[in-house]
Amino acid sequence: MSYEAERKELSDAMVGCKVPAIQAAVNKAHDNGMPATEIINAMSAGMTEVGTLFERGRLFLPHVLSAAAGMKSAMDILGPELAANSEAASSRGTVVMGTVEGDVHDIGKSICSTMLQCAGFDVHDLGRDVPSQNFIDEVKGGCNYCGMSALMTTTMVVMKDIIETMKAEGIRDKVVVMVGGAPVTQAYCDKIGADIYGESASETTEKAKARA
Ligand code: B12
Repeated sequence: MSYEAERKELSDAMVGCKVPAIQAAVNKAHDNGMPATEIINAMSAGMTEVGTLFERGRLFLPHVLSAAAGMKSAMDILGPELAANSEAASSRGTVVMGTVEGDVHDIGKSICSTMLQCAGFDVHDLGRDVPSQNFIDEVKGGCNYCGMSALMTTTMVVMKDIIETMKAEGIRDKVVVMVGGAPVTQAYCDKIGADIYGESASETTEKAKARA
């Protein structure tokens, strides 16, 4: 099934920026059998549209915050299905995930964490605005994947600094470094010497599984 109508309703509800309407659209799509991962992808597209409208001055901060709250509440609704479909019989690896220092955007990072967890990874999600040293400490503590999220051009440089510190401390080869967030690209990933660039949570999960 293509779930075209549900996709549009989810995206429209996100752009409407009202939590009850977002929850209603999620429940409806879920009841119609749309898989949780597809619902999340449709909502992410809606959130990107919210971002564009915000940039154009057509939506304001309260709208963005409300859409973000709607996205988070959808993860609560879909959590049980994601957990039920989890491939977590045995761990594929241990991942430290976080949004880099100076950056509080955590919606996309949290979606990636949830999907990685459901794919069988043991995920240590450190949250947002994470001090760089904490990523390093987790890798030293045994994490074999390190996922860093940055949503601003001013904070994406922190990823490079962390990779350089890993090299200086001799731990770079022990870890698969994953980078993502709206301004991050495959070219940037290659430039700073990371291993995986993920444009979406599903792409991130597939690429991480391929390295497990
Ligand atoms: C929501 C939002 C906020 C919310 C954040 C709420 C939250 N809890 O996250 C609030 C309102 C708090 C906020 C604050 C600010 N924001 Co803001 N925000 C956004 C907005 C509109 C959407 C971001 C989002 O959630 N997208 C939806 C998610 C699902 O997508 P995503 O994050 O890209 O994640 C997907 C992929 O990228 C990938 N991914 C994500 N992380 C990772 C990690 C790994 C390892 C991998 C592999 C993949 C991966 O998978 C995800 C899921 O598919 C963007 C606009 C945009 N176009 O991105 C601006 C935007 C990022 N914000 C911006 C700015 C400037 C700010 C503020 C500085 C505003 C201000 N003047 O105060 C502050 C930041 C303060 C700080 N120190 O961080 C700018 C950044 C510009 C720049 N310099 O690059 C943007 C681009 C808007 C703009 N053009 O002005 N913001």
